[in-house]
Amino acid sequence: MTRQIRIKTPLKHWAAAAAVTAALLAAGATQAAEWRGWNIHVPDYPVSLGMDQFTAEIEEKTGGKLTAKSYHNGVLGSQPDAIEQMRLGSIDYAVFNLGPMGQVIPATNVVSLPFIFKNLDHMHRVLDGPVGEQLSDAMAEKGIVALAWYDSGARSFYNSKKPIATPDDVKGMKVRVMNNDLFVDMIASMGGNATPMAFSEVYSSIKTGVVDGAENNWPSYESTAHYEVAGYYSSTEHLIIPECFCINKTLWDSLSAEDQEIVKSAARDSATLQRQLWAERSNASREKVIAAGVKYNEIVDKAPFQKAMQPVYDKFIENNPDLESLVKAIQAVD
Ligand code: BDP
Repeated sequence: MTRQIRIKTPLKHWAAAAAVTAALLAAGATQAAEWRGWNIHVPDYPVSLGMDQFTAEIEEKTGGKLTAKSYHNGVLGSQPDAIEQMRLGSIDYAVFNLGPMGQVIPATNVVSLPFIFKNLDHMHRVLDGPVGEQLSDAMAEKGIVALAWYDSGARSFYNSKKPIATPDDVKGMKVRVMNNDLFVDMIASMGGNATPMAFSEVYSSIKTGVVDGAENNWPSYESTAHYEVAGYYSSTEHLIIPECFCINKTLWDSLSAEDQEIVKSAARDSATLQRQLWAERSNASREKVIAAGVKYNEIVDKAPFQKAMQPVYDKFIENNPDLESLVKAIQAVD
């Protein structure tokens, strides 16, 4: 008996020590390796410039201990795939739109409800408060840590056929949406047919008539050249969806408190820059596409569109009764 204990104890210690060493090596290896950052946008886009500033800042502040490279232009894959890759750890950080995130993390769907935010400032106030924390917590549970919030303006409809003035105009239209059932319901509530599709496929799909149009903010409409193939832009502004600067949770947890502080403040600084650039780019993109001949239809009264979205809310609450309080919490923020 005594003998057995003598043999087992050192073995146990050895196994424990080996496990610790392996964990340390793994953590060391992760930290030493260059981080891979996913981004869907062109290099001069506000998101991309924010991410570039982030990488420069963490490298500088850690004296080169942490290094990162952002892969722009969606070269690391589509957004739904990239969200999975971050959860698995093959993508270290990214700026994700919360639209496609809802398929994986249902609580984040609340920000994808049409007209949930009154405007961009309202969205900022909501995210800076307890609702923002609840969303971050839900994301962390699924392996994604949100470090800062980027702007993505308001999304409006555009198509190759005609101006949209009322919800009825969407009837029978084939509209590309981001990958989320909620957006399929949104289009259906106006009698249109939605096709979830990767961002990179939208240009050729409009051009070849697979879809009649899509919906997005001014900078994405412009940077993708969708305006060349879908020349009617109507300001429905039905979605105001935030984007998060996110990092893989295992990587985040492996960082020292000091490095976490550096990384977090670099992400926040990058968001400050991005929001400033966002406002400038939104104006510049609008002016550019209008000068290029886009027919812009300004919708002053959005009430008919808001009303048309009621079934989307009803179905959402019916399917997600646990999220009703979160929806109400957003609506209650002034
Ligand atoms: C842009 C978002 C980007 C989305 C894209 C889309 O910034 O994250 O992938 O829309 O429509 O506005 O897919």
